[in-house]
Amino acid sequence: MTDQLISNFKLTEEQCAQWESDGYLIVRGLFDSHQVEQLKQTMQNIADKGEAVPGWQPLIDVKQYDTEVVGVDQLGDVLKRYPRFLHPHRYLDLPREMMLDPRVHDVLLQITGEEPVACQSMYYFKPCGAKGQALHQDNLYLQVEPNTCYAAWTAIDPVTPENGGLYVVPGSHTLDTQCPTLADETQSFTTALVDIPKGMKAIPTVMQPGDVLFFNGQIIHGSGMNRSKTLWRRSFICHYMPKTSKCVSEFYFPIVGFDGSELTYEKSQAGGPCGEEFKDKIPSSYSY
Ligand SMILES: O=C(O)CCC(=O)C(=O)O
Repeated sequence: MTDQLISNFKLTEEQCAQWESDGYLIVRGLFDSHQVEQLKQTMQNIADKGEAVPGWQPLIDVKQYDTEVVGVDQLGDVLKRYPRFLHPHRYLDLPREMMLDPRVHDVLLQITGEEPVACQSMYYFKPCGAKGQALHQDNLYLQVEPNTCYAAWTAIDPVTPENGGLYVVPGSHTLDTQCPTLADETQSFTTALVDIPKGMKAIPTVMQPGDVLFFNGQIIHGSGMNRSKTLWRRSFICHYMPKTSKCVSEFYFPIVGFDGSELTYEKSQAGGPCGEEFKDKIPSSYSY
């Protein structure tokens, strides 16, 4: 273990117990406001410029979108202007630093009992009016075996149900991966919808910038539309898996250790980007 991996970030017994019973845990203020603000500015500068960079590409003519008064009806939803940024840790220092933050390592180690390794990062802009992501389980996409994947979802803006905050279904981490049905395309930019099992319910998360929601890859979770007229809901999302797992979808290669090393795993048979998008709406030139 290198110095980088030692933060001595300790969870309380109550936090560990909540993880065990619910399958998720919010660690308040894990990232400080300076780091969060820096990430927000870095990503916003890229997106506002509107030019494709590795990992991010607008799905519409940005000049037209930004200069003409056009609405959702003319150019489609705002996520075409501000789609999610995939794998920013591969191209930018700060997302990589945050993905491999020793405190994140220590939380994952304590809650999973396993040495974690990083699979991916994503940055969601979720501007006002943006669609959400229907209820789903992440391991449908990552296909980590044995065991499952784990997410660390960092709030960049204040998060409420109104601006499209995440909902989680406590206790659903005990379920196998469920067979999804088709989501409502008017509400969700991704296709899969997992029904809430009988006796369980989805509860909203309320978070402040820098708070990190950790959740098990079997947890049913998702978000609604951003209905706020003024507040974006940006988030930085990373996925991890136990170092001892054998395979994962190749979309996530290379897997990265917390010491920065690139690790080799077998390919799972299926899987892909976390949340398959309604593809017929994505131009064929678009590549992740
Ligand atoms: O942030 C969201 O709205 C959804 C993110 C999510 O569900 C995921 O990363 O798996």
